Amino acid sequence: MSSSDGNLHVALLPSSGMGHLLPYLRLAASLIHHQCSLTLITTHPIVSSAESQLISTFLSAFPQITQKKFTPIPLDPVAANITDPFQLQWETIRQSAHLLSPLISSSSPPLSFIITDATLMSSVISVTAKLCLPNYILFTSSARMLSLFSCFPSIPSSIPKESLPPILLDSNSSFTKNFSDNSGSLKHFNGVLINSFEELEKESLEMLASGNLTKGLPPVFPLGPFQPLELERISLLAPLKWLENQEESSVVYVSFGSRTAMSKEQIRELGNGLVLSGCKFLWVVKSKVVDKEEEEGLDEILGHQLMKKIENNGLVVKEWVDQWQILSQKAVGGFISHCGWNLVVEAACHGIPVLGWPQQGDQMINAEVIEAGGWGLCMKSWGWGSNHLVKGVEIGDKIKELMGNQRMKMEWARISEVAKQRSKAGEGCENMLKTLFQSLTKS
Ligand code: UDP
Ligand code: G50
Repeated sequence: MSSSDGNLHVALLPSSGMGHLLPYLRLAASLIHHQCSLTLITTHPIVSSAESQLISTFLSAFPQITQKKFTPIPLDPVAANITDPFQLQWETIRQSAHLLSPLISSSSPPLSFIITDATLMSSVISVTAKLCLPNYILFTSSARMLSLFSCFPSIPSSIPKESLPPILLDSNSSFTKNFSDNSGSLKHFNGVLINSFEELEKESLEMLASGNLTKGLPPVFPLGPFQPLELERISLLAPLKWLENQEESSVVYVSFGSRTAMSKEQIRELGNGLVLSGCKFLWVVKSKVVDKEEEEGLDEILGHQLMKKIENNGLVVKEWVDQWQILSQKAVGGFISHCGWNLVVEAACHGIPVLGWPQQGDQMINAEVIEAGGWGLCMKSWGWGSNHLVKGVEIGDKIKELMGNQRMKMEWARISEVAKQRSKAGEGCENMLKTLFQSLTKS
């Protein structure tokens, strides 16, 4: 069976957070290209405004996609002992997973398979197994993180214990329990789709394919690099206009993704570091985990003194920016980032060296991918976000090192060329999807 002669109907079940939703929607566009019919399961209430807006823009752009709204039973964050609203949403979906059964079985035409977010695996597999529905995972992190995940609670010798998401060191946390349960359920899935590609993560992908890490691991399909959709373009033009007037490779772009809030103290040190580096910079500031809660203006967050110092050196914004377009600008020569996986792949596509400053979760492991490839720096000595205040002077020095490092630029240039070729031909993704469809007929 191929998608063109079988007309597959695929359900997509993302969890929450832009870092999980975006790759789902980018994958959805490839599946539509393969003439698949799609059902997108959206969980309500949606956590952030960015997700709500993206889902509604996406569904208007692809009216052929069926939306199924899923409303799980709300959880009390205090009783669940989860402070992060995105993680709370993962747990909420997990505990109500049984309610997905009628929603899935009423799909018409009947579903061919479902693609489930890794955070939901063990709770959803029991539902889909009863319905005899093939289930694939979209793993929204790196292949290196997948190699840890696949054999957890063991740790592959290639991964230092200090790089593990700090939350996994607490064996009593619900996160760790879920991570372990999800890992244990892997062998019941039909395959793992991942936004990575051979040249970016050769070693990890080979290790996963070799079967040496874990017995019974389903096939891994490296479909990356995922391409952004036209509809992701947004109309905040100020950053792009500003970048047009800057010299080639002169600007540092600073972003910690969609769900990392820094303390005000650390934000101000970072600001001082940027000024001290003497480089021009474009900086996206976030002071709250969820966008809806952002109340303070830049003046309040940065303080008047820092705002004055910044005036002639950089542009600071607080809104959602079109990161793909920003990275496409000639003026951008370096990227300071927490190393969320989507953002790492986007940096790879544009060959922009990264100063990796992991804050939580899988980010240290992702930053190690960059460091091992010679594409950037991984600031282990800066600790994990909240437990350490990094001073501006030190940040400034590292930025100078990043912007002056020609070797990293050359290493990245090669990868970005490969990434561009793969995207142009749609090669990686198309061939892998064909293999995936073939594997379905065998299962
Ligand atoms: N992103 C963006 N504009 C922003 C913030 C984030 O386009 O202002 C995109 C970014 O390009 C990436 C995704 O949102 O595709 C964030 O996912 P990632 O895994 O990198 O980090 P997370 O936000 O989940 O920590
Ligand atoms: C987000 C996050 C922490 C974190 C990860 C995130 C991953 C993804 C894999 O995406 O590593 C994953 C997480 C949880 C789980 C299964 C798989 O139960 O904030 O570690």
